[in-house]
Amino acid sequence: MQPDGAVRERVKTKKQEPKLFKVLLLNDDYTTMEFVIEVLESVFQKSPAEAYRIMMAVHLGGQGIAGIYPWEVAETKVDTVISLARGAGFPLKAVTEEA
Ligand code: TYC
Repeated sequence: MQPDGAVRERVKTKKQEPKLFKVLLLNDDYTTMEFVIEVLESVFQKSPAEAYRIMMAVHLGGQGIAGIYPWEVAETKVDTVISLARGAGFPLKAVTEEA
């Protein structure tokens, strides 16, 4: 309501874009390259070639972007990666970071 009792139909003119978050995979010495590629294909819908490229970027550079999503999706992807990795006995880490 406005002070005079009228109802303002549109208050905001700018679009409310949802914030986006990167899901980063972190390198370690124990998770196998094959497992990381599998995760990139199954959780992040990457092609085999793209999964290999991202895995190698993480392996050589320490971290890499698996995907960029709205907050809830990004958090769910991280949880999925962690639970798949722990289930397979690997210490693979994934974190979110604002894009
Ligand atoms: N560095 C691992 C190895 O040599 C492979 C690896 C890549 C691990 C990416 C984690 O996020 C990762 N087996």
